Amino acid sequence: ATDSFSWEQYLKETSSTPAPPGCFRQSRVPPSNDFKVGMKLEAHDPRNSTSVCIATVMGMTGVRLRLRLDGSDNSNDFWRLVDSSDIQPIGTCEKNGDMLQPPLGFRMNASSWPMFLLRTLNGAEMAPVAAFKKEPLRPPQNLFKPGMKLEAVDKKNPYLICPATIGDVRGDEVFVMFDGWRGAFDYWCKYDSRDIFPMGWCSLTKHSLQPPGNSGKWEVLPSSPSKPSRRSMQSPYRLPTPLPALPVRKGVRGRRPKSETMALL
Ligand code: MLY
Repeated sequence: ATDSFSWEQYLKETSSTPAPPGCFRQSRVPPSNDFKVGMKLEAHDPRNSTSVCIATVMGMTGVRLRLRLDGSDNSNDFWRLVDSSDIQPIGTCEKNGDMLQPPLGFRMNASSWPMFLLRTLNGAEMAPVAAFKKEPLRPPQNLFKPGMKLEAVDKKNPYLICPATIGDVRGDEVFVMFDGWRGAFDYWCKYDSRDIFPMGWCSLTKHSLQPPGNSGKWEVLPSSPSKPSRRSMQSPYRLPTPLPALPVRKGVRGRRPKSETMALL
């Protein structure tokens, strides 16, 4: 149901305009995704950006990769675009005379790092050099204006991209407001953030786009004379997605993994 959202219709409904593509640090023609799940690469540790670590592609959507640092736990996965300067082919670090570092929170004793590194790289499928695309240049200045519409990563649920509005502009920063979510997911970021995209990006790169939330000012009130209760109010942009029944296992009745549940709520 999420792909039934139409920007064209939504812009009309909200009488708003999209931020021009030239505002964004994204390529005009999106890159191709030539990575495969399981491939290894080098990535800057998001929690310790001066260190370069080995990462594995755990999943992908559109031209975004879900990465996990080797030797780290499964609760710190992060997302990068295929044309992010935070990722590079294996061997880049050594070529630059640097050393690969264990991730922050390395799950073993620090002394076992050299052996862990050898083992993790032995027989690994390395992402080919051609899969890494050049990061686009940043626009020379912050061209965003309040009210402009865009597609933005929900930083609290970074696998989601949602329709958003520029709420404010201050120097090099913009305030990203998620339509229909009453401010709960809004954030400030630099105008050249890689987490914000021009309208149509998701569709072009085959990434799903969440419909706007059904609370707050984007809610379209039904025109029927009898006023329905708050609970039953439905936005045309949030179609009901019934949860399929789950098999009952070991007394855990239909419990879903947390991330999946969160995405559906
Ligand atoms: N249901 C979850 C996730 C909401 C996602 C909001 N994004 C799309 C702005 C929650 O309410 O936390």
